[in-house]
Amino acid sequence: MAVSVESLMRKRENIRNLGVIAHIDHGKSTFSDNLLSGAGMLSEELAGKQLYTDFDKQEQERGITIFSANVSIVYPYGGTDYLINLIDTPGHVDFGADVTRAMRAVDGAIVVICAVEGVMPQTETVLRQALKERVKPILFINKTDRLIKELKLSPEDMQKRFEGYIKDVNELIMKYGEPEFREKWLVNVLDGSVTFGSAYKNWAISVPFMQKTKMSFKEVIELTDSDQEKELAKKAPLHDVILESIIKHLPNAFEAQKYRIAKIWQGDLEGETGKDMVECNPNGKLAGVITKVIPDPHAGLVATARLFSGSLKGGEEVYLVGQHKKQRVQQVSVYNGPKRTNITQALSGNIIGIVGLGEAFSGETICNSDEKIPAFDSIKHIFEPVVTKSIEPKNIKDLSKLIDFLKRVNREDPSLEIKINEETGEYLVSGLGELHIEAKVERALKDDGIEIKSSTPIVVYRETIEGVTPHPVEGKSPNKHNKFYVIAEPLEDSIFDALNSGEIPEESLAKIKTETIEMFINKGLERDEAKKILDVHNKNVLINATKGIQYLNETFELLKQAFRDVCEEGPLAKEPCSKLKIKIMDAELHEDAIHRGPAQVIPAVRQAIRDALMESKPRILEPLQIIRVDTPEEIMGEAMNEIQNRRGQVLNIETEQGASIIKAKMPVSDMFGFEGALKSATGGKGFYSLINVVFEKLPASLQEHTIGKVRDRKGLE
Ligand SMILES: Nc1nc2c(ncn2[C@@H]2O[C@H](COP(=O)(O)OP(=O)(O)OP(=O)(O)O)[C@@H](O)[C@H]2O)c(=O)[nH]1
Ligand SMILES: [Mg+2]
Repeated sequence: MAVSVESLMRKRENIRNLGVIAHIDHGKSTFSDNLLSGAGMLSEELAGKQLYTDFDKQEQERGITIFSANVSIVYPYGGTDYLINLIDTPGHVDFGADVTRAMRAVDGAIVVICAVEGVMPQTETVLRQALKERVKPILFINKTDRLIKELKLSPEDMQKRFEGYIKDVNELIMKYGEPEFREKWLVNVLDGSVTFGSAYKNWAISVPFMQKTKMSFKEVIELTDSDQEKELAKKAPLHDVILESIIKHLPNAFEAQKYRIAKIWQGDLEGETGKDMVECNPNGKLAGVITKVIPDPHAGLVATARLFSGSLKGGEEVYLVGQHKKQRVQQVSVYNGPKRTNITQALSGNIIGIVGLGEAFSGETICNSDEKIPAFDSIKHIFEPVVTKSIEPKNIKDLSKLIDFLKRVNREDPSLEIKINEETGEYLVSGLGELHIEAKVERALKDDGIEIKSSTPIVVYRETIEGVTPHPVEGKSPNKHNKFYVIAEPLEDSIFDALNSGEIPEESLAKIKTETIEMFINKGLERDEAKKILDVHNKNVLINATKGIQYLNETFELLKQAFRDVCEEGPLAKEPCSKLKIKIMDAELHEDAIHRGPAQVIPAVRQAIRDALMESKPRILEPLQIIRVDTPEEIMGEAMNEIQNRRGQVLNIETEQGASIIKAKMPVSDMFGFEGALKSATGGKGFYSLINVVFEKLPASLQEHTIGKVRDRKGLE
């Protein structure tokens, strides 16, 4: 297998890099099994039952995918071999950042939807993530067997359902796709970009397949109804039908890189490496992104990378752009589920394993050390961490092991934030939800034999302002020789939204360029202000509104540092700040550079910004989840009680054929344990899924109390 993979890596036209994405439980891993079995990597008997890509012990215990898993498959089609680099992604929202990272590595996605549930909230999220990375989708409607056997739908009703689902998916492609691509990327039942089937029973069909084989839908229903599904799987093997759809409708690496690079990399496309990447040139300069890092008992650390240009061999040196470090590659490999097979040389356009990059983190850019390139855009997940737990070792002698573990886990999954509380010495781990922290930190520590004490989950708030500082606020340096005058204002909604949605990508602001300034002006920032943006951090903007202050330009880096410090820890409760516009109005600086160093300027500016915020109606924002609750109609009342008892607000209720869908908005602070409570209130029949996370002003009556609580917890006065 390794030999054929290696030779196939050269044929860029025959490579497909793709991700399997879906709402939780819709059958991604079962589906991936089928493709492995089609390539002879798994027995037909086991296909759909083994869940080869869920090889982690915890995944098997919990029955869900936690880590995205890579597999490279060789598949013969039309007389040639194709190399399919596949990533099976998790569906649980808490592991959504793994999906985001996987989307950087692939060019195409198979959106799996369950024929009973249809398009669910996480279907929308993952499709949106894919389109954001210019990853082209195709659709597989899974669990069709259940429509036939359990729901006993007539062929007409089934068709109606399918039409509805396809329409829903296409609406999402229109909503989230970029104008240049969305129409071309709509899925269509006639051309085979939509397929149907049962991953569990190993069969699939498409219109082109039915035309070719003269198989009818009636036959599918009859074979299913009469328990002859094995027969059906022989006549219409899932892997054959799907691989044809993949090969026909998903782009190869060569085609995809022509339009993807411009979207994910802000460097010069006319430069040497830029051109190499756009052409996916295996003989060009090395450029790639690490999309995953996992510990390996034998190899130390294995990084998964998508190579966009050049090649890589064991023994070669690469430059880690984010870390400003060179490291030597020990081995390169291809993936075979849990196993890796070493190869001599890995080529552009592929997803590969690299051993030896002990300093790498997920999202890191790699290149040749003689041709350093700008980093790829950071891989930003749609949702931010809203839940924190503080942890400490039970036994103080384990402290250094705990610290090492936390550093490592943060490199593996940067959507987990790790901070240390200097007052109390506790480690604070923030994640997307309770399960995120439980599975990736608490459980992993236990497996490593490190015993810890952890707190109950804590909410991460945001700080912002509602008013404008009435007059510039002064901040003085400790030596009194430098003064800064600052005004704070709420950032315009339109700018905030554009930063939030990534329309103005924060990473492109590392160097504020003319195009970036134009983006801000287009979104409604005054030209004078836009031209003087110094920094953007966590959706806060720093503006230098001074005129002709001598030496000020020499302190710009320090101003940014002070601004970033306050963005991370606001004045009310040291929670992160959001939606601020900070303007430096005036300054006085000592003429001697020695007296205006970091130790002088940073505290002065930090203080000026914090004081300005305190004079501008500072407020705490709390995270809320917009959720969808599915429950049978007759027990809808029980579900509503659970929502309303937790400060939840019902936004909408729809009932169809005895099934109710409640849309609600609930504060994260009141949601801990909600899943279990909802299950027990509805006799196991109700469940919920996350649609969105929003931040809103905490009710006035709770402001003081919450600030006090957070400050107490942090040991602040
Ligand atoms: N009846 C039926 N059940 C299926 C089908 N495909 C998957 N399942 C079942 O659905 C459940 C979830 O399947 P998985 O493949 O683990 O789903 P997943 O999308 O990978 O789940 P996560 O990765 O946790 O989001 C399992 O119990 C499967 O056996 C199908 O085509 N028909
Ligand atoms: Mg799975």
